[in-house]
Amino acid sequence: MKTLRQYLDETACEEPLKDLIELIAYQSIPIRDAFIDNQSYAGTENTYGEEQAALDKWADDHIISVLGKSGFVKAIASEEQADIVRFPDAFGDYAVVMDPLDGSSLIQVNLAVGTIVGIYRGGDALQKGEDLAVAMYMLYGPMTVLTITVGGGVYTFALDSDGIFVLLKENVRIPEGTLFGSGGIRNEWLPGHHDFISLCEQKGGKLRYSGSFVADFHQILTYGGIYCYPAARGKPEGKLRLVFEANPIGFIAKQAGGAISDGTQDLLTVLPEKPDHRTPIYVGSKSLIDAAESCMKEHN
Ligand code: P6P
Repeated sequence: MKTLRQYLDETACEEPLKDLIELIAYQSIPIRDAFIDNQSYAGTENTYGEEQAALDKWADDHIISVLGKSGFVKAIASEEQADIVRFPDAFGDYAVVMDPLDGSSLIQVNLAVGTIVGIYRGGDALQKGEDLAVAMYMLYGPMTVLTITVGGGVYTFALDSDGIFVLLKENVRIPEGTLFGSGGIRNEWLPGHHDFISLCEQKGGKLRYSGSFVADFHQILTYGGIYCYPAARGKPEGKLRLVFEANPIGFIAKQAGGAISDGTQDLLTVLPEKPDHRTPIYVGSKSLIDAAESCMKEHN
């Protein structure tokens, strides 16, 4: 079976970028091994006032340490860091954006969580999503699965018993499905979002929402449908972050024939104002993204 390195050798990626991709992807092994000793909450909050799980901090510290020592990376923007972490002496010129452990509230209930990563050339972490060189996520489910694009389509790999990522699927495309999931509290949803969710139900869509963006998106990538975390009353920016969550996942979605929007525009064209730029998110099958934008438009 084709390995991650064999796939990368068939792409136009430069050698340092291939090495950086593999370095990040294989951190899934120590991260997964750390689950058992990091079940609790850390007693601290991140920059968003969200309680940090012990594994949030462990994964963040671990990846920053590994990338800092590698010399590949000039800057890291992490959901768990208030500011961009800089390595001015790095020989490489890449910027990494990451949510080191997305969905960490599910660690204690043994549900699937993930690591979301984007890589930019040029050392600047606050670039548009459409300018990503690499978008990838590691999903810690029954298998450890890597989903990645370097701009030539989406590929998935699974970690085998020898600890090697081997190809599962090539040129993954998001089908026009009807699964839907939405975060937020129903009685805080705005009219346009209410209308869109009603439309999804009228289409016979099934509700799939676990509390883990990576796991929920992976279902959408496979079966088609939409993941939403909308704006709400008093929360016009929604909850999720443009830089660390929306852009890498949205880049993968677009490469797979889907789309990502804030309900009014293609999120990949939005220039991040700051590392903690929050945004409403609709990501998945193109026809459902178009339907969501139509519902929002009727109420704006
Ligand atoms: P809620 C996890 O904190 C996360 O960023 C996503 O992974 C997930 O989809 C969402 O937030 C869950 O948020 O408000 O439903 O707990």
